[in-house]
Amino acid sequence: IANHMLSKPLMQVAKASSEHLQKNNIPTHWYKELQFSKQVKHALDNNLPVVALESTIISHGMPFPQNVETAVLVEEQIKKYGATPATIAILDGIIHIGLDKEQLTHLGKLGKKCIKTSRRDIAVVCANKQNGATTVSGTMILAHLAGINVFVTGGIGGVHRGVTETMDISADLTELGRTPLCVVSAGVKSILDIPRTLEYLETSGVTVASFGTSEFPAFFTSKSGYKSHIEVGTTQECARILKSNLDLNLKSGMIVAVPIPKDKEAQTGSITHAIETALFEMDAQKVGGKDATPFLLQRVNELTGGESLKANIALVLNNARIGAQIASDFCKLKN
Ligand code: PSU
Ligand code: MN
Repeated sequence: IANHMLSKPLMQVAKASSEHLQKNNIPTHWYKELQFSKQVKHALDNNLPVVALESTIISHGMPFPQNVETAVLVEEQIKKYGATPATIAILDGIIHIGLDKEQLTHLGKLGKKCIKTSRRDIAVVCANKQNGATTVSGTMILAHLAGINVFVTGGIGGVHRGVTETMDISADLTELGRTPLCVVSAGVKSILDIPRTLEYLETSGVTVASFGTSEFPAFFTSKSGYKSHIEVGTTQECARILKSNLDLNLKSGMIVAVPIPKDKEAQTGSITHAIETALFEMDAQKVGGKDATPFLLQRVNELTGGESLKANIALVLNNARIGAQIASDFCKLKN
């Protein structure tokens, strides 16, 4: 399929109800840059729960075809738990809030040919009419502009090991400090420096809440050995905190860190070994910058013979279940 077939003409840009714009503090001139899917537009206009989803996890985070299969399953899971999924990506320079299956497949097939799009890339990708898969930071910005408050992903970026040499700190962390979204994730991978990531989040003013535990989870495994600053027990509690955050106009984000279900955890030994090897190879091959995370994810998957990918898919689906419920509970508070 030709690229231009996939993004609908700008004329079809959904006209938002002025009530929705007002309620969510969205300037009209921003809103008209966004191309909404029919389902997402309907949900937002009627104050129904919507969950934003990122697209780098599809293009750079998982191999084809599991990436597309997972993206579809995650959307189904969100619907099952009562919310409308809105996968966010830039196609031919047009910002899409909500993709259909054809667009998800296109993105999955493009894979690393898409531009991994964080805050610094958004304007470039739009201006040059390129295809951009948005990271957690990129998705947070666009979801916020669209008036979406809850965002589900697998894992967020963090402070990289070796940061004192490289200064490699994910733009996800700075974005969490400046954009008021509730981001549901399974914590931070142990390819990263977890204690420094938690310190950075504290400095940035990000609320970090672990769901049903005091431990901050380590993505593939439920425990990192470090604690979140608060523990939340229910999705209603998450929704109440999100509402307070927005009512007070704090402008900073929050993380709900959901541990991977016990029976889906990857074996700690094999994961640790794969991570060490991948980090060593990354160093030897001088991989850095925006290529670091995709390189590590791919190598860890290869080295564990797909075990890490299986865990990855399971935890995203679990996060989708929790995120959809938070979005529903939040809507009840808002209405
Ligand atoms: N972690 C994953 N899968 C991913 C990513 C992180 O398990 O796909 C992606 C997310 O899009 C995240 C980005 O926002 O990597 C972080 O990249 P960096 O470390 O370059 O900031
Ligand atoms: Mn980086």
